Amino acid sequence: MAILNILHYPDARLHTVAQPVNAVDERVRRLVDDMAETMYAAPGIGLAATQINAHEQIIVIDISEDKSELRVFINPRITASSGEQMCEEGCLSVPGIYEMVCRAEKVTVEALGRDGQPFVVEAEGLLAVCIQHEMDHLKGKVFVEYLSQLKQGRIKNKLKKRLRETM
Ligand code: GNR
Ligand code: NI
Repeated sequence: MAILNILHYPDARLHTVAQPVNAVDERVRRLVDDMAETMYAAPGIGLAATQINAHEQIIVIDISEDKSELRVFINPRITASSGEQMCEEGCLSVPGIYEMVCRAEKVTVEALGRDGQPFVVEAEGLLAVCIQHEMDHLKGKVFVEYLSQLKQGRIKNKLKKRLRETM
């Protein structure tokens, strides 16, 4: 397994639209395992393939306290959503920035698992937020794009400044 490099906003590659996975084969399973290792090491509760510059529809999530419940979503589709919730979100690609975002309260998701088998899950609360956040990454969307242009500009400047300071 390997820990992969995570792209940081504002990086144009974060706006790439991910392609569907054709077959859940050895290569895809290796990518899933590397993504999980990268997510746990970060640490984060989710990671989309987009963030490690692999533009395929693959997501890993673990919202459990003891990091024992890895969830894998390949080619995920939201087939139903309802309600609204506000959640303070963060992102491994936007380090140190936490902002409130409005999301659906409940989502029904169809996807393939790490074994290539289709499954359906009804999610609510934090899991629903995380699924929506990760699926946005696959569409090339970062959570800060829900904020005002003023806030987006300030966040860009802050991250660019931090990048200069660490070079
Ligand atoms: O680790 C993460 N925490 C988080 C908190 C609130 C809402 C969404 C998230 S996802 C984030 C990891 C990440 O960047 N996934 O893309
Ligand atoms: Ni993110």
